[in-house]
Amino acid sequence: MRIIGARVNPTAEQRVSRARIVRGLRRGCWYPWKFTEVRAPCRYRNGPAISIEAVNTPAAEPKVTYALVAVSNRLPVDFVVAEDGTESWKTSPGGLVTALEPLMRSSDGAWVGWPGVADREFAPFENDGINIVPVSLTDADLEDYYEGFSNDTLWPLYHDVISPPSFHREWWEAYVRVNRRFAEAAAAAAAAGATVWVHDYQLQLVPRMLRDMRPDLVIGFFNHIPFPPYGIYAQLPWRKQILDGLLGADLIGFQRLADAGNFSRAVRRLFGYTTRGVAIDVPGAGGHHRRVIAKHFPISIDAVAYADLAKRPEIQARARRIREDLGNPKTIILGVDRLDYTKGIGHRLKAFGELLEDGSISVEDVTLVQVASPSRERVGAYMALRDEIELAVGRINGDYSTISHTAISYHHHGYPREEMVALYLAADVMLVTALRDGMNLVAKEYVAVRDDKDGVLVLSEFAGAADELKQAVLINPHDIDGMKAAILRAIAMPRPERQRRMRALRRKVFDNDVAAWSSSFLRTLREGAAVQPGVPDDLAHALRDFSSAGSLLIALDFDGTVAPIVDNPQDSRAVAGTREAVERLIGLDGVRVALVSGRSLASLRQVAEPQVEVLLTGSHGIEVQLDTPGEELGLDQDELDQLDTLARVLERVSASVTGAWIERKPAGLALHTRKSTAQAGQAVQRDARVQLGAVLPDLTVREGKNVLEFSVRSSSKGDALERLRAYTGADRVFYAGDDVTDEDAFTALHPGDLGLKIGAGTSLAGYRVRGPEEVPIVLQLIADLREAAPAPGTPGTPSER
Ligand code: GDG
Repeated sequence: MRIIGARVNPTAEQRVSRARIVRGLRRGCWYPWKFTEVRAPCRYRNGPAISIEAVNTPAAEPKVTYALVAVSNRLPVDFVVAEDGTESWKTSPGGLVTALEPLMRSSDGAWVGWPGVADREFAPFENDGINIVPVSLTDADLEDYYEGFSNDTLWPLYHDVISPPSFHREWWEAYVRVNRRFAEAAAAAAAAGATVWVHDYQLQLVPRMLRDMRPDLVIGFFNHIPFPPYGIYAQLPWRKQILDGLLGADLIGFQRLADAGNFSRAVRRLFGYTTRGVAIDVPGAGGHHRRVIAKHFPISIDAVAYADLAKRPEIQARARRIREDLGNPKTIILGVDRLDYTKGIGHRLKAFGELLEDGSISVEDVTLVQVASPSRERVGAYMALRDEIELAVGRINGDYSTISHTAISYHHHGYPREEMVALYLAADVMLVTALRDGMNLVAKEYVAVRDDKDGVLVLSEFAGAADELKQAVLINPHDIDGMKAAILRAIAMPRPERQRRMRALRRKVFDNDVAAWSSSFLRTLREGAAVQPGVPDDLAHALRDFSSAGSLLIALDFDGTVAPIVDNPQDSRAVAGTREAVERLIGLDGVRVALVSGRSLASLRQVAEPQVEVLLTGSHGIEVQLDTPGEELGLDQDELDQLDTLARVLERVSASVTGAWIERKPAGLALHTRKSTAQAGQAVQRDARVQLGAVLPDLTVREGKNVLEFSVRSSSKGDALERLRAYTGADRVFYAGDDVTDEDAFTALHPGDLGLKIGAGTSLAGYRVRGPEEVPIVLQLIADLREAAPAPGTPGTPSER
């Protein structure tokens, strides 16, 4: 059976039937001239047969709210009506669904989205393990919000204006209206404190709308397509409204580092907000700042699922059959894309046509299989593109095909995933020539199925995947000669080189699969971005009891606790208001204040400029400055020798990595990696551990945020706190810290003491605030409470004084 047939320039009849489809789609169905309200059973992909009545009838006891809610324009299933009138739900195509399905199936969450058909209302239902909450859209909504603003304004603008974007005010109004409808549906489906994950460019206003409706929610947003450079983004008449919409989220995810950078730059240019690394400080009510994180999370695929499909004997047999059906050419080149002008299909055809024309390849030896899945067929630019592509295919086939060999086997269809995998297996060369692409999952799918470690991936540098898949043959698709050379190189590549490259590519794809992507995003969202600003009620309540004790010790870590983390440690300064709050506390009876830092004392004094009454401990408690001048450390000869060796090894290790540097401390050294890439930072830290472990096995090693500390004398912030407690004789201790090294101090707290974790992440502390901005507020509150309820007479008489 030959399922692959060439498609040529459409005939007049085909054009008429396409127009009928378009008219029908406007009425909300796939096969308009056959559309009926037949209530026949339908079968979901891999799922049980379910009748339309069942779908439209809510379950007896519906679970109405969920702890995890995904929101995207399209649901994972589309409502379709077959030519014979049978209605069914069909898996909807595209990268977003491919990526999100595994997460939603494994979690008891809900997916809010449009079911792919206009003017139809559906009650929530369950499909293949996923709770579906359909949002209904009218035909006018679709025209203005979806085809108009989303696909004819934002899509071309965000893809480097490959096609000119159209700006229409009525489209924008529809975009606002429909975004509100999605936000309302998500708000209704979300349980108290739920995590809501909003997806893609069609719904950029939803995060702000949701935050206004439901401040209790944790809100994430992921942009599946590129975010353009400011010079392009600035064209958008509603550029500030869109940014403001996105900034309603706690975490905004992008595909590439460059996209996150473009977004942060636009925020700086248009709002003037402070951005520091991935953090953006968004001013809120009452002078408080909300911290929003904008960071890249490259999306991926369920690599194991693809690999498993590829192992199935019937799919391998199908791959062999495809080869035979194509006349057993020496090389099969494959392209798989939604029919979209961003994918560079025309450029690819041009290069292939020229290779045939100049005789570099022949139709007997090489066949190009091009799957162009139907997409956005009501948008003018896509109709024109289809005509253009099919004209080019027709010309090339007309000029070069023979009776037995077709030059381009072109398919304007969607295929089941099994058929896609068989095609990937059959292809010797995979061509991904996107002019701009957020990621491109097709490239990763090709790699995942190639268990034989064979096949060559030719990949555009303008696809996000090129940031990770560096062992592909990378091309600039605008350079037709370059693309032709790359195709010839791929065809002729010797097997050992193909295998070497494919092995490396597979490591990347299997190490960073879609589960790693979603769990990394959700972990960052829940732990990193979502601590609410201000002083939580339970903390205020606990402070009331705490403040009335006889004598208090208020001990504070410095970096990350009273001072935001900055690139250069010497630039670190406490946030405004901290000094005044400390001043008030040290003026109160029975209250002592201490700084407990990992820095050396000298460095702590320099950045903190503390009042003389403030007690200091540095180097994790190795150095102490109480009310009398500091003591000598008195390192012995063995410790001094160890310090020398430590310095020698660390200097050598750190020299090889950009952005790594060493800080000297009285009894140790710290290796800082916050200016290196995450990968390089981890590698140099690993290296340092291994090399030092071999020569100095007894060193104390302490890991902080992007810092690894080695010390020849053992001490922790817990030891420091014990020492301060003994010295001050305090009845109760308050300790605030942000880092893993502060966990030692939290461990040393007694019943009645109070631990305050600054920021996200697991902690032994009983209470938590969002960031250093909250610390002066907490300190002032302690002072207020202390003044309002004066402590019984015990002054802070230090036992060691
Ligand atoms: C957007 C961004 C980003 C295609 N045809 C058929 C079919 N597909 C599947 C592919 C793949 C997916 O659709 C396409 O994903 P891409 O990533 O290549 O492209 P977009 O649809 O433009 O996706 C993109 C993605 O979102 C995820 O964030 O990577 O940059 O533009 O999975 O296999 N699947 C089946 N039949 C087809 O005919 N079964």
